[in-house]
Amino acid sequence: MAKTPSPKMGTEAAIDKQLAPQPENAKTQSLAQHTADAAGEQMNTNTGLPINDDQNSLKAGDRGPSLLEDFLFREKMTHFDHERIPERVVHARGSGAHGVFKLYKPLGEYTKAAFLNDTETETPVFVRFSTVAGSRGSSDLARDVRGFATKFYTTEGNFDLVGNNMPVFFIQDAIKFPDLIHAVKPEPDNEIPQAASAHDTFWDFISLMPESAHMVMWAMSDRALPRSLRMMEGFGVHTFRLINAEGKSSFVKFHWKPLLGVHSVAWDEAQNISGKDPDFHRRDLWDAIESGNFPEYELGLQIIPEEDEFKYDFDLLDSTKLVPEELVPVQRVGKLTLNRNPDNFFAETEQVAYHIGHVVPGIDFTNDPLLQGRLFSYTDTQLTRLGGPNFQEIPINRPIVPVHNNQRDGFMRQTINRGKVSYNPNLIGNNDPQQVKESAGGFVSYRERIEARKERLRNRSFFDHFSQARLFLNSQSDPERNHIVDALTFELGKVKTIAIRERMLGILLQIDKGLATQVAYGLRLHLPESPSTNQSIPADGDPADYQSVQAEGTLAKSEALSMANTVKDTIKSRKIALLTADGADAASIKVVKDALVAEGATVELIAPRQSYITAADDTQIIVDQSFLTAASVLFDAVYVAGGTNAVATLEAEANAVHFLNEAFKHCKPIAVADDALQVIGATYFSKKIPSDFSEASVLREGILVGKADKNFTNLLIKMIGQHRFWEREKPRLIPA
Ligand code: HDD
Repeated sequence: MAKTPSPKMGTEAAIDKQLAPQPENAKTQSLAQHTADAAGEQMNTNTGLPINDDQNSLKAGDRGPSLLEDFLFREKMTHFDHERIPERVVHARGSGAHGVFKLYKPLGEYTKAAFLNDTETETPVFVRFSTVAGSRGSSDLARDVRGFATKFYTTEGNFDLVGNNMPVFFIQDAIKFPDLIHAVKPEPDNEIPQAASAHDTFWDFISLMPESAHMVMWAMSDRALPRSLRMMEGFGVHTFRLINAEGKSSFVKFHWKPLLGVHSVAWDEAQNISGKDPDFHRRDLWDAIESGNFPEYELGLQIIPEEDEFKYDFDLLDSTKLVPEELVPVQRVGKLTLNRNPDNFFAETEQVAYHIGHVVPGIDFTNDPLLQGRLFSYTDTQLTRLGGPNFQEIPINRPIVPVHNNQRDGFMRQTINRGKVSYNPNLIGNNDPQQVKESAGGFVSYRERIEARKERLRNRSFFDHFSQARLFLNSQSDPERNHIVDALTFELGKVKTIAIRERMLGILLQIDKGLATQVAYGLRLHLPESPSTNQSIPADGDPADYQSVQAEGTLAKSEALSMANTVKDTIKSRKIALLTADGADAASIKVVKDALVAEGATVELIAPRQSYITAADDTQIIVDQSFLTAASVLFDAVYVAGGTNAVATLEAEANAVHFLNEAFKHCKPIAVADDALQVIGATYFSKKIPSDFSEASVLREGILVGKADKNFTNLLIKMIGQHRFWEREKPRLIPA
């Protein structure tokens, strides 16, 4: 009898992790000074007193009451009682990772920022990804915008790029941000629903604010359901400025382009994942980094000469607009690699504090009214969240350069500042710390000339609310567009107030009549006679001055806006389920698994029972999960292995059949050993198996049946690279 193989588990795996070399850089070294490791150490109190008994509190007799004297108990319990801090008011749910940024080519022509001119040094970074609406413990797979915040620890101080995975935003002026967030968060009377925009208050607000139309198209698209945090784009959203050494300014839009492409999951799948594994994105990020599949994104810049400020049919200061890549191409200037998981979630991911106002010389702001308001909010919010003004001293937030200024004291001050002087100018301390000349790297705000009246107004250039929403919609592939229709019908279907549904139809009508008609059909409502108007109007404002301007827009379509045009030539880090059972054909399992693993994918064997299967040749093969713990929604593709007895077992195993039905429903690649076809016979899609397995057919249908040889695995790899076969959704007859 063959010996049962023993996978590395528990302590053994943990020890391997400790011994794995950690990438070193200036930030990891600075964090190391604050990192504690209890391995081999004795237990003591916060004051250093060795602890003898951590099991029993001090009592009057072995059955008597506990004593107030028990300072050991009190210290432990007091600390525990105060372990929680307020979650972020938005973006509460997040996952972080360390990494490095390496520049491809110096950008001195545009910016003097040191880290954008030095191609030798790797700049340490800490990235935090997030959802927006849900609480800290909510599911990763909510339909939502994703935050993509990057802290660059540069030699000139921290630069924070606090972006999202969508290039535009719901509102144009930061004064509306509290309203937007109050509307999308759970409703205040019953705190329902969690991490969802599908409720009355959100759509009430949106239906009255046509400026949100463009962002709503993005939020209702598959971009709001990323397959992985490693497979989504990032955007700085606002137009920023780059300033070169001569003081010349250019406008810039920041982008992150994932090297694995931009991919999403299906909405039904997202809802399923939320139950099966609410930590799906967090786990995926963690596992990818642990296994050396380091997430990579290229930094992209759209640079716009200052003279072109008024060249476009939208305002560069309007955050509800993007700059189409056809008009200004994205230059890829460097690469971000996430290569280390945090040691401690709270100390790093939870305590990291980003701020759009953390800039370095060479990067500056524009007058985008959303950006300007954000400049206030980020430091302000940390004061409550992190408990006072010294949050910059928390290890994850410290720059890699020493900090010297005259700020002093406050709750939890860590630094012990020497000397009498904490003011400037001073004689006693030689005026130290000294201010820095601009020529030596001192930050000087861009000298923008402003001649204006002080008033609460919005320029007319901000009132074309629909042309880019239409551009986005028209740039989608058919399946992507269908998903937007479905998402709107779902979300508005959850809205109870019919007047809000109707108002939203009156907004959609102004984006695209076809879209409005399709959504109205699903809701069984008539299209409204007149379009919904803007209701975001000051008390003394004339409503006529606030209505949307109807414009065509210069572009009919933008390729970059559709995920159908994304990278589809890699299966690196994709998860493939290999369904099998006792009596399997070991040789074909090996051929398929080896071929996929060689391409950087992960293959998990799933069988009726845990631990291992005994193959037809009596060898034992490790099983990663049973059908009880595994679910199709957690995988990218599925292969059904052959072997007479195994196939008979799978055919009769309801969970295996359900697994396949779901994979089909979510348009995933399905491959089957030629002798395992009877398992497909038990699925509801058995009649949809194509008769021809030519490359063209396989890459159209996403179904492959055959002998596990080189040709088979090559085709399988191409199929998985395609990600999904969305065309399969058309018949809409899919159960599971
Ligand atoms: Fe914000 C957090 C991104 C508009 C106010 N925001 C926050 C985070 C991201 C963004 C990624 C999470 C940072 C982290 O992981 O810790 N926010 C954006 C983008 C916006 C935007 C891309 C539009 C372009 N935000 C925005 C406005 C305001 C805020 C208009 C207020 C005026 N955002 C905040 C905040 C948060 C925040 C309340 C909550 C937690 C935090 O700052 O640190 O200050």
